[in-house]
Amino acid sequence: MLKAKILFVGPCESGKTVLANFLTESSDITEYNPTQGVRILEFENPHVTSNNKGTGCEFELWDCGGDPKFESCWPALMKDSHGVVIIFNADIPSHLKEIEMWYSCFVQQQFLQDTQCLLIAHHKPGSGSGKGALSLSPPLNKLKLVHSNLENDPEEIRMEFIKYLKSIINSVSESRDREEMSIIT
Ligand SMILES: Nc1nc2c(ncn2[C@@H]2O[C@H](COP(=O)(O)OP(=O)(O)OP(=O)(O)O)[C@@H](O)[C@H]2O)c(=O)[nH]1
Ligand SMILES: [Mg+2]
Repeated sequence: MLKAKILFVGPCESGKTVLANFLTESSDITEYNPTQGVRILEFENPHVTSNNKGTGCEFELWDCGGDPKFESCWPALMKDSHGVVIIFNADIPSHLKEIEMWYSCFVQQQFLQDTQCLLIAHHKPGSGSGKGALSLSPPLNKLKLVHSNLENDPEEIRMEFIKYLKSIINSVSESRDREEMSIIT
């Protein structure tokens, strides 16, 4: 069994909990209730299995609270994570600055590869769809960026998330293979 730990991080009220619930089919949208520290959702996805060995995959999604007052917990949250998803609201200009901090702290300082990171510009109902118009400055412009709009096109983000899970599982499986080889040889 392959296991992967994926973090959802980013500014407050950007939609991390809403997306986490949607993507793991946990519960419907409710009124805002700030996540205190972290919430861990365990799930499997029928579309994601590891390559040819027929091994199953289990995911842990760590839906982290965006409030900086939880900063003292961050090292514990980051430990042994395989992927980091940064969720922000593209309509709020300050979020573009804030996500640089999340990237630096959760990706660069953890020595994760850029391929292990995904940016999601989450569009709440009634907000401008504003795709395309978004220009991020380096180093964020190297990262994969997808848009989510649960009202207009919920399947798009579901599909993108499955692609991301597959890439994460591939890298977990490759590093396990490398480990096994290094024991044998
Ligand atoms: N209807 C609708 N409401 C949304 C959507 N995304 C966010 N919201 C609203 O925005 C609120 C905040 O979203 P959350 O997902 O809780 O925000 P968060 O990023 O988890 O915030 P923290 O836990 O404080 O870091 C939600 O409670 C919803 O009321 C959406 O796609 N549709
Ligand atoms: Mg939350």
